[in-house]
Amino acid sequence: MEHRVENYILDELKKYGTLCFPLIDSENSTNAVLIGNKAQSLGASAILIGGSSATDQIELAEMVFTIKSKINIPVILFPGNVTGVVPKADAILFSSLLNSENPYFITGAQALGALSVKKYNIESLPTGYLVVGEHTTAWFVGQARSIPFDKRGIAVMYALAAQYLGMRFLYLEAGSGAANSIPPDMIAAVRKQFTGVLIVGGGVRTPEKAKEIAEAGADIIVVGTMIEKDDDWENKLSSIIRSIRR
Ligand code: 1GP
Repeated sequence: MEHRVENYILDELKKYGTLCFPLIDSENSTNAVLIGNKAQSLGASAILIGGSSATDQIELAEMVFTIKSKINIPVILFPGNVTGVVPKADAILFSSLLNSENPYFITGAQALGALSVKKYNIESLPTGYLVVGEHTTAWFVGQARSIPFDKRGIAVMYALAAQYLGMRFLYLEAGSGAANSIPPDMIAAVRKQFTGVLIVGGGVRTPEKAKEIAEAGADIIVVGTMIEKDDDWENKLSSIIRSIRR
């Protein structure tokens, strides 16, 4: 399969330096189409749909189907389990939670979901997924032996392992709604070694924080909770996108 979405992301990176992917949590979002439309007009490069607690596959499928007919930027699945694989999406972060204690989240769910990805003809973006810090849904559900915030060397080891395993994307995840986002020194250390597309998410709520993360070397910043919870999310998202662009 041609790498249509992957090449689009690489082109966007060349143009803008750092990109923002708003995350729509299919369990919590009441107005996905509105969010998708606004985010597109504010300069988001793609929309992620999913999350670690997304279990209602029918609801997710309807959401992807509807949003696809209303926006032009790619709709990318961000699954936490096999229930996160539905038709019509442009691509999927086909992720292995590398620091899970449970092999199900490293290769088990992936094997169970792979045939659906093939059947629905969804482009796979091979992604190493690393959970940093504790007490978030991603940490709990994914049974992660999480990387401590102050152990950047461990993040670097996993990042290199992901690269040597052929993963072209790496997602440093602090967890949705995390009190602390991934520390800039950890991002910078990983950036030095990992040559693929570096995604950072969890706890990013302000343009200042987003800028810091972009300057540390993130390619893509994922923003979820702020969009769902903040009444002023449109202005904030717009500032975030402006602050991370070159
Ligand atoms: C969660 O990294 C994403 O998987 C986004 O996190 O909801 O904290 O923005 P927030």
